[in-house]
Amino acid sequence: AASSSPIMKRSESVLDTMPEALSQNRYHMKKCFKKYVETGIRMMKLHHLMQEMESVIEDRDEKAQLLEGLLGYILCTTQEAAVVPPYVAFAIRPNPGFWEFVKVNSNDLSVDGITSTDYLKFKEMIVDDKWANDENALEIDFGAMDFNLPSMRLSSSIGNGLKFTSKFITSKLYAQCGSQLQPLVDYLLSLNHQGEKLMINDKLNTVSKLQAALIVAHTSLSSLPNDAPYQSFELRFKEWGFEKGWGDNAKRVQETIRFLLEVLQAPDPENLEAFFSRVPKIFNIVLFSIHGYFGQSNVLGLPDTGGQVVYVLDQVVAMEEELLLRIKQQGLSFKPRILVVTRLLPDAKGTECNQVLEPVSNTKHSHILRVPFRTEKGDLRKWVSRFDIYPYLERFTQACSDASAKITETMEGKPDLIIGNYTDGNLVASLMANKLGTTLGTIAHALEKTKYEDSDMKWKQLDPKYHFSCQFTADMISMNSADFIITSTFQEIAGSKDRPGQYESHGAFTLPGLCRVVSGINVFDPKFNIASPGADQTVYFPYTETPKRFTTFQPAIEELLFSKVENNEHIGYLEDKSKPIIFSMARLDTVKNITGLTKWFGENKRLRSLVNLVVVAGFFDPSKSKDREEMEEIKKMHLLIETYELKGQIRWIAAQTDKNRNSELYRCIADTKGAFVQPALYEAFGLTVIEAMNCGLPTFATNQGGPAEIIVDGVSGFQIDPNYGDESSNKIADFFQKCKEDPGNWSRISDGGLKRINECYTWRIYANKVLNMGNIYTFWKQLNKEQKEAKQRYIELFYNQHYKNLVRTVPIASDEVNPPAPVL
Ligand code: UDP
Ligand code: LCN
Repeated sequence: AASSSPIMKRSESVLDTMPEALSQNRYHMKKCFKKYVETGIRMMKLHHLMQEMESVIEDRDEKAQLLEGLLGYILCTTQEAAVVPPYVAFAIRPNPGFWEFVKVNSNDLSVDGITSTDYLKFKEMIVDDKWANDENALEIDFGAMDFNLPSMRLSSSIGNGLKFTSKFITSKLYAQCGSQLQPLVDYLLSLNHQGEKLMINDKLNTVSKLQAALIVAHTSLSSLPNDAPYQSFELRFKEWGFEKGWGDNAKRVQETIRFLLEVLQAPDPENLEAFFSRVPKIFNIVLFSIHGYFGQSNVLGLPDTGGQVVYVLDQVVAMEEELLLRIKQQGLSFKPRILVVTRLLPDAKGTECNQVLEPVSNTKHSHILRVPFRTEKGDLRKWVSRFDIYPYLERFTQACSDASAKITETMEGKPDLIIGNYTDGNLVASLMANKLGTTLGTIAHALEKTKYEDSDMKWKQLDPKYHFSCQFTADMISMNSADFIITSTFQEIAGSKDRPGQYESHGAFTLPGLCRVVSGINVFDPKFNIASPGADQTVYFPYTETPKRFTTFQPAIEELLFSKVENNEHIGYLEDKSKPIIFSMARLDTVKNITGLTKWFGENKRLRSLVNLVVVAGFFDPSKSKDREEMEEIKKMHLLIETYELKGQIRWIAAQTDKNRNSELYRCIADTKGAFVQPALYEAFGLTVIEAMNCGLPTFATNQGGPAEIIVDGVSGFQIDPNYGDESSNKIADFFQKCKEDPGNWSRISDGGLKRINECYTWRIYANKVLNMGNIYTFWKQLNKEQKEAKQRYIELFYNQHYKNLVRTVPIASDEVNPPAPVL
């Protein structure tokens, strides 16, 4: 397929080129468009469009010529087409974040450009003609509030919002030097922690006074040794109007002063960022991660409980470490406080999710605070799926506010930064941040909207099961409330060449009969930032670090992998222990495609002759699963093992919950000179990928989603396409074949993976980035106060008048054994 077009210049729009392209192939195109309107498929995806086109052109050469030409290119960049005879309306996406909409009249092939709103109306006509034509149908336009806000223009800037925001702040400060810098001085004057003033006091309340004092202070420091502690010149500094927070020694203080002097003289983004990375603004952080079983042990594998919990806990450890370092370097002695707020689950199923307060392991000052879901009947005891969680969230926020006395007490102060995780956590975080006026960062490890085809158009059909109307609305509320959005990869925001990003899909969409979102979120908004997670390197370290290895687990792992018994922890066995092992570990969801990998293995004789397969996933008895998808996958696994006669070459191990043991398992697989395979149909980020790479295990990971950015194909691992099983299994087989001939091949990829991790995917890099975001966006929020408040008003209206009505349609759970039918 023509992926990048030499024929169409960047500057040319589809509207300019499509009429010509159609008229060049008029005969075939008339036939083709006739078919498009006759198929009866009203929402056509790319493969439908291609299929029909191929069927009308019989001559192979003609077909190839057409597909390689301009028309082929236009089609390849088409995401979907809505058929409303005689029109076919196309949504075309030439590049990540860039969309164009045209309608083609199938009778005469005339082409007209249409707006995204008109395109949405076409889609609506397919399911709800009356609503589509209602002039008063509700349109949601968050973009309308952003008219004088900066927006980026380049695809390459997407996800790099901090840089852009620093530039924009600089230009604002520079606009009329002098008077425009006063907000910066005011901001510094406002800094304090637990009643103690920081950086400057009222003596330095104007730009000129501050500048003059900084110059004197800077000169005075030149005569001191670099390591002279702040205390040794504190008194002199205080007389000049300075407070603590500039640094812990003369060198650091001098550097910080220098950054600020540069900014005051002529603001530039580099010095601004450097200065703000040192401003003592953030000490207390509250994180919300509400659903699932949020705990520190025995929770993985429980419903809705996967990578998000791992991510949040590791994030806390990393942020506390970074805060401790920063506070020390600022010359301060405050304690940082981080609180993860989650749901208290009285029915804790053997976990610690019924404890109110729990210290976070490997931290000194961080805790998990659990607040129960309250209903009319008191505290809800049982677990609630993330899809059904909406009715409890407002009360939960209220209870958190009541508990906020508790939060404030635990933290010894108000939070300086609030971070939400996933739809539920983000919504509560945005309500809370709004109430307290705190800076808000949001994270959505995986937004649900793109996971289900046409989830917006089909919302009415899906709502009883998934409550997407609530979810998408809640997501928009928090995205728009957020001061910054943390994503793990570029693709999460704006996708890849072929697939729109998770956030991008919220740009414009429609829930026919409910609302037409003409502008939900803009991927060019500078609030978007990429900060990829890491893996806990005290646990996931290379197999070569022998003295550190968790040898105590090795006998159990030996049993787990190689014993011939089948029990409720493992089934299948490995006949030839000398072969390398290909290994995978994931929840047994359809999207994780563990069954796909098993099938590829079953079908590929060459691969089977080279390696054994070990998978850790789910459990073995479908009747014990609560989840329909999981049940199907379990049955499928059994069937595949039987069909391909895999016993002797496969070991299927039930879900594992001990991360220390898991890390040793990755390393033991590395000892066999094996590999990790992540075959998901789509993966938002993929923590297992970086866990394996951290252990030095060569990794093959899906090219659908985040892993495509983590792995540089052939250098730090390999990318595989889950849609082409043969190709993928052969790629794995080729690797092992090559390793047989040249053992250096294995180590090259293992080393490449480790190098990649240490350069880009560590928690230190993450924590540093996120705290810098906290600092810069807090200042930006201040500078941009009026605009922000106006938008917040719109959001409040949307929340109260729209979202709350949707929540009323979600049944409330009951702890009674046979609950009465819900009243809708
Ligand atoms: N995991 C585990 N036991 C299992 C399956 C997964 O401990 O049986 C862990 C895995 O090590 C990783 C997390 O759960 O830390 C899964 O995160 P990932 O991002 O791969 O997927 P998610 O489950 O979040 O979709
Ligand atoms: C959720 C997912 O689906 C994974 O892809 C991520 O790795 C995980 O959260 C942690 O961010």
